[in-house]
Amino acid sequence: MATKGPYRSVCPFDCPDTCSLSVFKEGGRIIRVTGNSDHPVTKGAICQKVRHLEARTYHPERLMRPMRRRGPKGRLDFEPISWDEAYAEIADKVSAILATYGGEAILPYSFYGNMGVLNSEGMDRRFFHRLGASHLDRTICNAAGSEGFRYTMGVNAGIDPEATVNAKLWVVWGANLVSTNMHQVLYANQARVEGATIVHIDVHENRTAHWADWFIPIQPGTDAALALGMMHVMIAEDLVDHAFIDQYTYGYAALVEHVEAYPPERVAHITGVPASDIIRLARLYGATSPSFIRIGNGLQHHDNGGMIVRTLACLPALTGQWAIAGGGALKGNGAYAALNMDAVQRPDLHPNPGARTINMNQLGDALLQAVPPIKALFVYNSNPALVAPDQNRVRQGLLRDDLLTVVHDLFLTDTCQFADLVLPATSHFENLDLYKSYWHLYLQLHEPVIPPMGECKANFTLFKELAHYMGFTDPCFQDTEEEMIRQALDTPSPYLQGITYEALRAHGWMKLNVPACPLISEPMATPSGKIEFYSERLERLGLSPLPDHSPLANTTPYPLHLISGPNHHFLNSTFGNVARMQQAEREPVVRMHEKDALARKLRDGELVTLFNDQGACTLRVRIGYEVLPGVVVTQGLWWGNGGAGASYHPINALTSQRLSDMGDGATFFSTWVEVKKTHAAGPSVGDV
Ligand SMILES: Nc1nc2c(c(=O)[nH]1)N[C@H]1C(S)=C(S)[C@@H](COP(=O)(O)OP(=O)(O)OC[C@H]3O[C@@H](n4cnc5c(=O)[nH]c(N)nc54)[C@H](O)[C@@H]3O)O[C@H]1N2
Ligand SMILES: Nc1nc2c(c(=O)[nH]1)N[C@H]1C(S)=C(S)[C@@H](COP(=O)(O)OP(=O)(O)OC[C@H]3O[C@@H](n4cnc5c(=O)[nH]c(N)nc54)[C@H](O)[C@@H]3O)O[C@H]1N2
Ligand code: SF4
Ligand SMILES: [Mo]
Repeated sequence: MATKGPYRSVCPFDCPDTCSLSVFKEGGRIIRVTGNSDHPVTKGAICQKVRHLEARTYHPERLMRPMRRRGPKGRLDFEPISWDEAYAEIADKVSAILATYGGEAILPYSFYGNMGVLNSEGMDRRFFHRLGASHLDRTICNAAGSEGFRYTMGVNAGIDPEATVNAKLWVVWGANLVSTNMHQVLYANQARVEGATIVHIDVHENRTAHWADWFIPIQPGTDAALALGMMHVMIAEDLVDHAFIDQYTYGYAALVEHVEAYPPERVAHITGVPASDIIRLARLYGATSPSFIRIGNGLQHHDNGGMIVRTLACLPALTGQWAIAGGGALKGNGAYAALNMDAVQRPDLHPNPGARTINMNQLGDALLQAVPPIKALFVYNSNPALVAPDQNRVRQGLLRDDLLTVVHDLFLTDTCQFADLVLPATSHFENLDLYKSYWHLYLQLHEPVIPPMGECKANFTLFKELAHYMGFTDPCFQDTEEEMIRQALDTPSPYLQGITYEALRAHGWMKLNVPACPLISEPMATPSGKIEFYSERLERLGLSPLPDHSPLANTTPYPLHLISGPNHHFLNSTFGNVARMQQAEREPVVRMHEKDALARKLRDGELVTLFNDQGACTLRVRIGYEVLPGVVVTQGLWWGNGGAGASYHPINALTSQRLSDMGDGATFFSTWVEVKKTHAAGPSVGDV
């Protein structure tokens, strides 16, 4: 059979790289996916997960028809129904809920399982606004860090990653780049050929640590102290750029006084980083230009995560790095693609704009306690029964018989165990959509590569059709994908001028018009118009106006600090059901320092149970020196649904619904547990 292609596509997953893909087909079926070598950032390279994306697209377990629950909740027991029946049932039940309880009793729960603008935050928003539903605060990922960064810099944006090849010093800080942002690693490798040094600061000696030139292990949640210690040394040794500080910053004198309290010896005690290393790092940072800090998400999944990121964001200003090509920092670049989201989402359709907001990190409590109660839950682009914190509480809420749960997905995820109705979603290959990246600066248009499979429908189509079943006659529910993309591009933002639907169609992608050193426009977007070492806004909120270290408070009786990050071969829980990726990850394990293992009489490779007041989970222990004493690390959001072979691994049974210091973000990594040998045969399944 003749191979056709390449067809242009975009990787839809919640990954900073937002790669451009080349797709090859035979007989109308995708047979190969590669990185697009013409794309200036992708340059032909993609990760292993997506090189085998056809395995997920044509997975034998892909949902092809709508289904209705047969048995009790908690089981995967469904019968097929038609779309008409599904729509009619949803419309009936939702209308009854609206009449009795009002719109706030309805909650959408979604994240970025597909990052396409239309299919992640487009027609769905119009639908839920028109319905008058509760708002969802989408804070599970980067909320704390983004807000922390904004207190310092005014915007949620950093430097252009393409410029980072110029940097001579890289500080990869709480980011597992080799697994989570591979093209940043490719830029680093290029810079390294030109003599750059790569430092990695993490709580886990992971793949990125092995790749870096200098790995600095640190105690979790203490990074602000390390940064303040660096500032102490840099200021004491006058390794700062006074001209830049005078012109662009606010509060330097107060900062100078403040960091006196962070001499290297004290910081060593807080962070576990030897004083000599703190001094060496500070001198290296103070003396090297351009220097680049890649701020990861790991840091800000802590109780004090917002302040940690705010503190790191102050470092480049001390040495004037924001004014140098390739210098500065990057936490996320989502703000540059300032699409016209009001036109896309139509918040004006909401009959009650002041409707309550539910924080997605507190879904468990919301389902069990909210007043008025949540009576209908729509889940799409997310898998809350696995990814949301305090999972036993989430599952308890989802088990409520009086809750209507509709799940739209490509697979029978853990969340589907609790669905009344399961609706089949198209893969992104089947959709027309617009993609922006939260890291690089290219907008990309995605045209369908294959037609919809089975009876699958895109999120866009689902919510558009549901609007008609609900009797919504507003003209915006007639819009096509192309019309909505045109509305999104119709914005006064200077970064988007000249970027049109036609141009995107012709080229596939276009770069945003972001200037070389975008973060030192005058005035800046902070209240003082300067980079804020001192924030009066934080002061008014009762938080420290200066960057600061507040120790994590372990108020539990459990002594070990659990960090449960992402793994290399899954994308959050996506790919957890793809055999090749499961095999590559082998099985869920917990990594523990030898000292902690000896104290608990644990042997390498045996089954152990992690537990605390929230729940328990069983997995295999790996003993060694990858983590510091007192810290345990797991990786990956493994399916409890049979996706992980013998081990059921509900790691979020252990995490809590507590919110971070800023942005009401998730605190997955501020979790404390005890670990014991598993005596009972077989895996533990937590409480539910
Ligand atoms: N392969 C793969 N890629 C992914 C994902 C995936 O699941 N798999 N997920 C995507 C998503 S949604 C996101 S948000 C990003 C996340 O990707 P990253 O930004 O890399 O964030 P994490 O992997 O959550 O955490 C990064 C590192 O922080 C470390 N860490 C935890 N606590 C601390 C601390 O207190 N201090 C320091 N210095 N380090 C700490 C962890 O050990 C981890 O190695 O990756 C995206 N890309
Ligand atoms: N313990 C712990 N928990 C974590 C994290 C951690 O590091 N540790 N990371 C957190 C972070 S940073 C994030 S971002 C969240 C991510 O959590 P989620 O956003 O829930 O991400 P996924 O687990 O990938 O689930 C996405 C789901 O969307 C589905 N999907 C994909 N495309 C479409 C589509 O077009 N339509 C529909 N309807 N569905 C689609 C996928 O099949 C998948 O089931 O997890 C968080 N949870
Ligand atoms: S998951 Fe990330 S690295 Fe892999 S292809 Fe998609 S965007 Fe690229
Ligand atoms: Mo995330």
